[in-house]
Amino acid sequence: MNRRNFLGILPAIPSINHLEFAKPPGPMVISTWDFGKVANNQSWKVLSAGGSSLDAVEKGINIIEEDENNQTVGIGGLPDREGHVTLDACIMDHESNCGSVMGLENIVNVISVARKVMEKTPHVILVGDGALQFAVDQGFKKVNLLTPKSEKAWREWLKTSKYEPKMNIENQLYKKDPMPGGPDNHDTIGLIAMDAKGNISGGCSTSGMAYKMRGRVGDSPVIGAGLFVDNEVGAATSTGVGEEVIRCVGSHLVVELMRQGYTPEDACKEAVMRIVKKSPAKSKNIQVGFLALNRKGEYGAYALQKGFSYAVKTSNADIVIPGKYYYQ
Ligand code: SD4
Repeated sequence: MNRRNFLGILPAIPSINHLEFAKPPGPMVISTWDFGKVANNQSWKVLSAGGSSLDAVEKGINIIEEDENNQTVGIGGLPDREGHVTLDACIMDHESNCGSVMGLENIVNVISVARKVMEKTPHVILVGDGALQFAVDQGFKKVNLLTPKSEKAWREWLKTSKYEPKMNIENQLYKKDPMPGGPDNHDTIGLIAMDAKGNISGGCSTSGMAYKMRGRVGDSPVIGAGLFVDNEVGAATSTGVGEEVIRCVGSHLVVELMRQGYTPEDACKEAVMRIVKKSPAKSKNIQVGFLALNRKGEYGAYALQKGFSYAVKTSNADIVIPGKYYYQ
């Protein structure tokens, strides 16, 4: 206790000793939704070969970005209301370096562009045309991201043009089948990896809310909202209606709660409760889910609604877990 604490001017800064450990808990990777399993296994190739958590994050997310059947990440993502597929991504490493791209079009591996922003520029965020120009300069190939399947869905949507982000409540297969695993049950990828040295990195990549306004950016590429890493404590990521996550700076909140001693699940739950408290009516009809990992290798998640799942890979587990949720 220092003098200021003693005098009661400032509250004592909570100790993080409870998160210290003698030996890193070993490599592990966690990620959002059922399809996170595929990403985790890709990340695992890096981690099990002694690679860094940062490389594991990038490679794991790349495979989802390249999957045309996934309509919420990378190529094949659902477009905005004008038919443009615009991608958002961010990445953060164990030294709190970070990079982000927002509203990037015609590039598949936007998490890799975010990493280049982090490593090759003096900036953290590049948006739109500037981000595209940078990506092309860095050697990324321009491609059409709007697949026939997503174009068809958009043209169908145009008939009513109603923006209803009731994701993962009505649309998803888990409603019929309580176990996650349906082909439509997928969304933004948020992935957190810990390497053999105990260093934590995270990434998040998405095409954002389907049929969003042109120019809209959600939480996913916003450091602190869609993703936050503090190697002293742990990391968190989010999925769902980004506007609500930004309003409570959700992932940063989760990490700070873990710093105060909350378990990952309790920290995620508390962040969800903030959303419930601030938006009691709206929160009933939308989905938001948080996922977190602490330095001890403990993980947990919590969502507003049923249907959020997350995938975990360690040396002896390769599983998908249904997340706990608030609205029963
Ligand atoms: C967004 N959070 O753009 C993203 C979308 C998402 O599950 O995660 N959907 O707001």
